[in-house]
Amino acid sequence: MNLIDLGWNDFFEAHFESIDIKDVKPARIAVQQKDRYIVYCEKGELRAEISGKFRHKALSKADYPTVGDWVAVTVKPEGDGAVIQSLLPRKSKFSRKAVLAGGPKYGDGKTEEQVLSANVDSAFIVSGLDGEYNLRRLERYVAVAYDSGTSPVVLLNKSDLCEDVDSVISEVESTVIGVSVHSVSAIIKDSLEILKDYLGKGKTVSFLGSSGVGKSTIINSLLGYQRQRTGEVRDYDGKGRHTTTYRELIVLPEEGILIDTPGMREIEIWGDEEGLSKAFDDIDKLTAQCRFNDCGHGNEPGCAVKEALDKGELDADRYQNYLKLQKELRRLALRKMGKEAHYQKLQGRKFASMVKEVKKLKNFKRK
Ligand SMILES: Nc1nc2c(ncn2[C@@H]2O[C@H](COP(=O)(O)OP(=O)(O)OP(=O)(O)O)[C@@H](O)[C@H]2O)c(=O)[nH]1
Ligand SMILES: [Mg+2]
Ligand SMILES: [Zn+2]
Repeated sequence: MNLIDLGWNDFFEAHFESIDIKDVKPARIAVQQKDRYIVYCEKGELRAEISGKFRHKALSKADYPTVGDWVAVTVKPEGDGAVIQSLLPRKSKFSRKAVLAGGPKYGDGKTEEQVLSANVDSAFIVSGLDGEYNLRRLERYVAVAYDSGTSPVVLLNKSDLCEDVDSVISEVESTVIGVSVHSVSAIIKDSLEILKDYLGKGKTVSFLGSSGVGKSTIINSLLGYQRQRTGEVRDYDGKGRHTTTYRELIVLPEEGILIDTPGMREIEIWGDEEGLSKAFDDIDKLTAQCRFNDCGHGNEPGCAVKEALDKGELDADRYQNYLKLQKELRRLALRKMGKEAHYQKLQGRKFASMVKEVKKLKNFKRK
């Protein structure tokens, strides 16, 4: 395998050069299942595991490699496996809020960042045109994609099952303002030609969207053979019936790299308000026009947001969704701070008990 075809570039090269470990080679994570990995490198496909030193240094879940990451590995002498020694910096990362089992170590927050994929250039947000598309969910995905540093592209799949594609496209386009929207059908190969615009040499695209929308079917169609398992759609519940069960990086024979992912109905946002501003640029601009800098868009005079809502220029559901996402992000920010405070408290407690011990000792001496 050629590293350039796998997405290797100057950015990674520069960081790789500075690694001070003997005989390391660059490799890209294709599959991660708990602590077992499959990596692609110049030698081809190898099974890999994390080195003890790596594990020792890792502070949180997010420090471990995930699909799409570039790592430095040493190849075992037998040549059939590799050991991951170091993780190269990420150009982009797609994270979600993961809720952990809890326990004192995690404080009261119980939330942690889970990096789902890394170094992705574009995110294909797939929805089904067979009645399965939800504008609010699309807005959420777009915000998450912006936050992760990738460009979102909306794919409305199963156009063969839809009578009025154009009206759906215009509705979606007026919702995810500024994002490209394409209607495709996984079973009509020509309709997928447009996707090649995003799949240049070394470019990585990740597929996102609910179970059953046809992510794996599109991937098979692009590959030209049935590599990924696809499944009948029974319902769109998204619970317990994912056909694809793990994330996987796939290299196209021509150009480009794809990441297939299991369906996700809801994605819990992880990030800051920057992605939100980008996804809701229209609301951001309105806010800037409000008379007061700290306008709460309630009953303040000269509120541009309220005026746009009253005139119907800003969709009320869109605005509500924006507020909902903003609230989630603010709650998340508080949790992140809370976790920080928890660690400090733990350290503080340690210090207090040390002082106590010293005092005890002094008293003991005096006696
Ligand atoms: N008619 C039609 N059926 C499609 C199209 N794309 C996918 N399907 C069907 O939709 C079903 C689900 O497709 P999958 O590719 O398994 O869906 P997925 O998004 O990968 O689902 P998960 O892996 O569970 O996340 C399969 O039965 C496909 O044959 C399409 O463009 N048109
Ligand atoms: Mg699938
Ligand atoms: Zn206002």
